Order: sequence, then structure tokens, then C-alpha cells
Amino acid sequence: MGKTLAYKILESHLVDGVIAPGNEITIKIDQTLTQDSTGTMVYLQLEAMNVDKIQTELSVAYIDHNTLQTGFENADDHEFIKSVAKRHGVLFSKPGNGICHQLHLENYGIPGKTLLGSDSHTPTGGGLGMIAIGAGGLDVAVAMAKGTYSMTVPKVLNVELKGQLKPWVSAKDVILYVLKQLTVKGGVGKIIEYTGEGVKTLSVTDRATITNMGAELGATTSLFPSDENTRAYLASQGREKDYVPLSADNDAVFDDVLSVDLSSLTPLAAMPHSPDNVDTIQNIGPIKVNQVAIGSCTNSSYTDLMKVAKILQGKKVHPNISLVISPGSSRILSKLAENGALASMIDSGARIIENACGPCIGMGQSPKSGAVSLRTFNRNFKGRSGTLDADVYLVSPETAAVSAITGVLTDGASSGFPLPKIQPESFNINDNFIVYPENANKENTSVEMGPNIQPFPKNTRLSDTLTGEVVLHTGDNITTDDIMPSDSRLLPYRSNIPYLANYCFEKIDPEFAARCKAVKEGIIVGGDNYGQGSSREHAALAPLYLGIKFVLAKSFARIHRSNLINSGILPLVFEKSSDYDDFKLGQKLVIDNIREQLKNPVIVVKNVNTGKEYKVVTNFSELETEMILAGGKINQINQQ
Ligand code: MIC
Ligand code: SF4
Repeated sequence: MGKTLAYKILESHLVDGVIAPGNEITIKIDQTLTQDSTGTMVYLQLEAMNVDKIQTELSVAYIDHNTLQTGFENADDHEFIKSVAKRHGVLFSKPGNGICHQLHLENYGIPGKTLLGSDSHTPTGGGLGMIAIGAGGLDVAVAMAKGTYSMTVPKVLNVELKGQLKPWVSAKDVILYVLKQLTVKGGVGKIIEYTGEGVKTLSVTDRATITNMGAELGATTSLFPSDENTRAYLASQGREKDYVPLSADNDAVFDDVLSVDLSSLTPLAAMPHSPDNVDTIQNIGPIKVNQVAIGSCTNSSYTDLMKVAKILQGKKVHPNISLVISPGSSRILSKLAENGALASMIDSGARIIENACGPCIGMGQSPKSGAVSLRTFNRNFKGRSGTLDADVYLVSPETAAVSAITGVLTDGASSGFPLPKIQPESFNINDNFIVYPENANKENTSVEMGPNIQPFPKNTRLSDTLTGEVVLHTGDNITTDDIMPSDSRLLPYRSNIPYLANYCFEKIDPEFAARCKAVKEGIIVGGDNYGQGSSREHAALAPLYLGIKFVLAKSFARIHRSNLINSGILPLVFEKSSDYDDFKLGQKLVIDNIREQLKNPVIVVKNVNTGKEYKVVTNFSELETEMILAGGKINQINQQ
């Protein structure tokens, strides 16, 4: 029986277990990446584990999220990460180098390798044929310390690409189409593997746009084969030596198949406030636009920005629009400056901002009240832009650039603009933004810790009885942005959980933190796909700090579920979804004899107010049960 590429790579990295959907396996991790907004926790945890030498082939610490530096906090965090990186042999990418996923693709990604990153968009590396997985910070710290990662084997969903994209339709439209078909929870428990004739019509950066937004499907990762286009991309980055051809067997057996005829696609947009709320630009119509933002780890490649520059060349940005562009990396920005494309952008009236995450995570450039903002980014959750009543639409760079000129949402194909054609480039390659750990070690390098960096909260061994009061009852698809909001005001406090916790669930229920503090032991009741979105473990650590004991939900998103378990908070799933309606704010719940009950896959939760008992499913693997009993991953590791 033929093998999928996903399982081939997992097999070549298998340390323990058997590869079959649902089994728990441990794989070797070749590379890790961290970024700064999750990275401070990763490196605090790495220090707490007292490791002498990291076990990965390559680990990189990028600074790309918190680069506004409105006070000392961000800069202190950068220095802290730099110092710990040096002590442990981790490469440090200075602020200004660019966005972690774009940089990793350019500089370090290798077909067939495994990469674990403390950011949900780590699967961008799947564009190069890697198994690249996003995880919570603690999992990444452990991967550095031990060189391994334990996971449940996902099913493999094959997206078979046929035909070729029409002019003005691009990779962003492909993934938006897949999101429309599968929804934001359609990828949970799955690896999305792309195959078919259409693959060769897509460049590596096109593929990376598609695998990047596999995160929005909830997938464990997404990947493409490695072929001649992969070789060409690696050669353009001065790394042809890293090329390895890789593909699924011709008779590979997949768990499911989705066929996509590329030639049938038209330009699409994800409408407010979810990446799967997709329709064609034609159907949405020429709505008036106030802001256009181009960049992010999804669409900030050289080709994307050259298309934008060509569309803008000799034109004027519409008077009602603020156009802001953030290139993905210093290498791309340098090339745009050298070949004059940057001048075309500036001359059209575009605002050029730092090559970093920037507006994608609400770090500046929040649009005006009630604005329509077109963004080439990957998430349009309500309030993520920093403006609660803004309507954010996710579009391709082509759609964004054309609309910036016309002032309304515009399909490039009907715009009359000449189609931008981009030639492949070679780049000015240097590593001047990289700090190497050369000769540094734990003895000769000290940790630089600013006053805003506080110890992370730790749970205690699971007690025999768990009690608490329902402190929140939420709807479906709650995002980690809902749980622990991120914007320019809060991001500087990513290393300070006691402070950050005051803003937990702020946008959904401003009283949440105060209520938790009053009741001391709290329980959250959630709907489907609870915790979708980012990998930030702050969405588990802040609730832990506020005394949350367990979360009852209809279903959980993968990374957040792991982060809860790592923190010793139990993610419990209703056996009967309709039980969800029975729970009300302020009710007291109890789980008796829980240490014993955890031996079974289904346990009983009692509602003290109504006297009714409910069955909830644990679905914990052996390792997860150990962590829960110990009160989280750190305690479980220290026990060993
Ligand atoms: C995001 O896109 O939400 C982030 C910011 O990159 C997060 C990480 C974080 O919360 O710091 C992610 O996607 O993992
Ligand atoms: Fe940065 Fe946005 Fe990508 Fe997250 S999604 S890594 S904030 S650019």
C-alpha cells in the first residue's frame, strides 16, 4: 500500500509508537522556531528545565511580533530572549529581520525535516515539504531540551489540485476556497497534503501561503511535495544544496480527498469575522474601503510584493484609503529597494512599515471606527485589528492593491489593470541580522531579565475532588484572541501573566477576571472548536492564574487543548452536545474522585445546583493523563 508524504516523513522521524490515526507517537524534532510574543515563556520554561545543551539540529529565536517598543518592556524581552538563546546555542534573529515564518522559509527550512514552532502558522514550512507544526511554548521548550515531540497521529486529507489558476486568481484564493469547503474546524485532527497536476503550477511561496492558512482550518499541519519548484526556490535563496525531491507514492492511500479545479476559481474574500466566511469578490460587490493592509506571514513574499508594486506603479492610492505595506523580510525589502519597486509603492501614496507582524496582531495601524479594512493576512477575528467595530476582509495581494487604487473592493480581472508579471529573482544574501551563539554557554553567559518579566504560574498535583463555579458560558469558535486578547496595549505584557490575566476574556465579558478572583475556583463552559486560532499558551496560563480548574466544551481546537493539559487544566468534552444548554453562570459543579475516574475515558460531572449528573469525555492519551494527574507538564517532567 502506497504511503502519503506526511506519513513517510513521520516514519523517518519516529522515536516511539505506531503510525496510525489516533495513536500517540513521539517523533524526533530537527528544528524549532520561536517568536518573541510566545518566546519569553518558552525560554523561561527552558531555563526552568535546567538543560545543558539543546538537542535539535537547529533552533532559531525570532523577534517579529512585539517590535513597537512603546516602553521598555518589549526591548527588555528581546534582550532576555537573546541572552537565553546564547546560553543554549539558539540562533537569534534581531528585530528588523522580518517575520519568523517568511525568514524560516528563506533561510532554514529543508524538505523532509520536522519543525516545531511556538506559533500556529509554523506550517508555512509545509510549502517546502516539511512537517512543520505549531505548538504551545512549553512543547517547544521540551522539544529543544529532549529533541522530541509527542502527538496524536492525524488522519491525512488529500487536497488534489487540478488545472491552473486564471489570471488575477492566486494562492490566497485557493486556501480561501478550501476554507469555505472545510470550515475553521474542518482540519482538526488532520494533516492536509496537497497533490495533483496543479501543484507544479504553484511556486514555493504560493504553496507557503496555502499551508500557512491551514492553521485557520485547525489542521495539525499542511504540506506540499518537494519538486523542481522547490529546487528553484532554494537556489534563489542560495541553498540549492538543501534540495531533496519528495512526494507521496503514486498509489498512496489517503483518509479523505477534496478535489479542487484551480481553473474554476475566482478571486475570493473572507468576510467578517471568520476566515471561513468566504464569498467571491463579485458577489460581495464594490463595498467602500477605508484601509488596505498588505503583508503578514501569509502574503509578504517577494513575488506578492512585486505584484503589488507593479499594480501601484504610476497610480495614486484612493483619497479615502490608507494603504500600509509591511514586507516579510529584510531580504525582500532590500531587493524591493534595489530594483525600484519600493519607490513605486511610496510614490503611489503607500505607507511602508517595518517588516514585522505589525497590524496583523494589532501592533499599530488599527483602522478607524466602523472601517472596512482589506488585509492580505490570515485572521479577521472581531477586534483583532485593534478596532472592535471594524470589518476586516481577507484578500489576495492582487485584490488588495487594485482596491487600494479604486477605493472599493475590486476584482482585478474586471479592473482593466494590466496583469502584473513577475520574473524570478536572486537575492542579496547575508546574515547580518543573525546573532550566533558562538562559544557561548551557560557558564559564561548570564540571563538578562527586565522588571516586567514575571515567573509563569504553575499548577499543583490534581486533587481528588475538583469543584468550581461556572464563570463563563461561551458560544462556538471562541478564539485565543477572545480568551487572551493581543494588541499593542497588551502584547508588552506577554512575560507578565499576573498583569495580563486582568484582561482575560476582556472583549467578551469585562467582568470575567474580577469574577474569577472573587470565586477563586472557576469553570468555563464552551461550545464547538473552543480555543481556535493562535498557539499562545497565555490563553491557558492566564485562566490558570485566575483559578480555572476545567473547561467543559462541545469540542476543542488542537493547540489550545494541549496548552490546557500542559497547564493542568482539564479540557472535557460533553458526551451529549445538548447538555451544554443546561449550564448557567454561577452554578457550582463538582467532579468527585477524579484521580480514580480518570482511569476511564468518560467521567461524571455533577451540577450541585440542579443535582443532575453529566457524562463528559476525556480522550486523554496515557501521557496526557500523567500530565493532568501531576498538575501540568512541568510538574510531570520534574517528577521523572
Ligand atoms: C497570531 O497570529 O495570533 C500570533 C500572534 O502569531 C500567535 C502567537 C501569539 O499569540 O503570540 C499564533 O498564531 O500562534
Ligand atoms: Fe505574525 Fe500575523 Fe503571522 Fe501571527 S499571523 S505570525 S501575528 S504575521
